[in-house]
Amino acid sequence: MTSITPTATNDAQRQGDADRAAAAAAGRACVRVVLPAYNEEEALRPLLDGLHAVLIEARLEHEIVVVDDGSADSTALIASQASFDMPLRLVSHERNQGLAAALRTGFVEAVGRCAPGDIVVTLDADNTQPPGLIPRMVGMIREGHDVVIASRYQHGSRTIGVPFSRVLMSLGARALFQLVFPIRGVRDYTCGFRAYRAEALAEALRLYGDSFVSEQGFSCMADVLLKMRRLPLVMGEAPMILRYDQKGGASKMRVARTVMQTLSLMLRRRMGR
Ligand SMILES: Nc1nc2c(ncn2[C@@H]2O[C@H](COP(=O)(O)OP(=O)(O)O)[C@@H](O)[C@H]2O)c(=O)[nH]1
Ligand SMILES: [Mg+2]
Repeated sequence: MTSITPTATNDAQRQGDADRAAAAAAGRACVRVVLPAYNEEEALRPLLDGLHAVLIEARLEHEIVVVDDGSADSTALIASQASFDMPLRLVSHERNQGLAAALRTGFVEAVGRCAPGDIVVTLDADNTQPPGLIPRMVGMIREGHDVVIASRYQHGSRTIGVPFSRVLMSLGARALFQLVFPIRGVRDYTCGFRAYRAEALAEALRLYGDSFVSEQGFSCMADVLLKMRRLPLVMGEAPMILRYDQKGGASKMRVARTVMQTLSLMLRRRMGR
């Protein structure tokens, strides 16, 4: 069950709607930032403040969509409070449905409100991925990319504080995906911090319908790319500085389970299923 909390009635939201209408009339694009969030009460507010500040400074019209996935903590309350200070919509799952379901809800929400030229950005709500990279990713979309991934594997990328098991896992995923499903311009298949041209995302949603985000769990990120790989899209990467040392709570990813899900995904997609 999904519900949209009526944050749309406050002044910041009304101002945001008016700004976006003016931007659309002037042909300026809107950046819609989707944050899947589960029990992120510690990280959410600093992340939202950072995001809003970066987007204002870059003079990018924006709307932040927080998908609260049935959090047991005050994630939803924090998002509601922030909606008085920035253009933010809160979408709530009544119970926890997992990252894939939250991503699906966020995509549908964001794309449903997009105009041609808009850009959809997704990132973790744990405040480890730098919002400061978004203007560069938006610039790359404007230069002609359809999908831009914030990458751990480009010249200039850095990862700080990532546990060794996670480094190994993501390196393994990179090697296997590049070998079995090469995509020009892509090395980081599993990072969730990405910018999409809204029309490209809308086309993928039209083509795949409800099964666009069909994988359960964290392997959904790679699966979305494998599906978009079938479309004639230009993909690229921007070097990310991942501040995993800033992560307040524990990771919600279960490593063994994600490895199994990812291997199973590769096998199924390899066999054309
Ligand atoms: N909606 C939803 N999001 C989740 C769930 N588990 C994790 N997330 C979100 O998915 C993102 C990635 O989780 P995170 O703990 O940051 O994983 P890591 O950075 O890979 O260690 C964060 O924004 C989480 O809030 C879940 O069950 N539901
Ligand atoms: Mg994270």
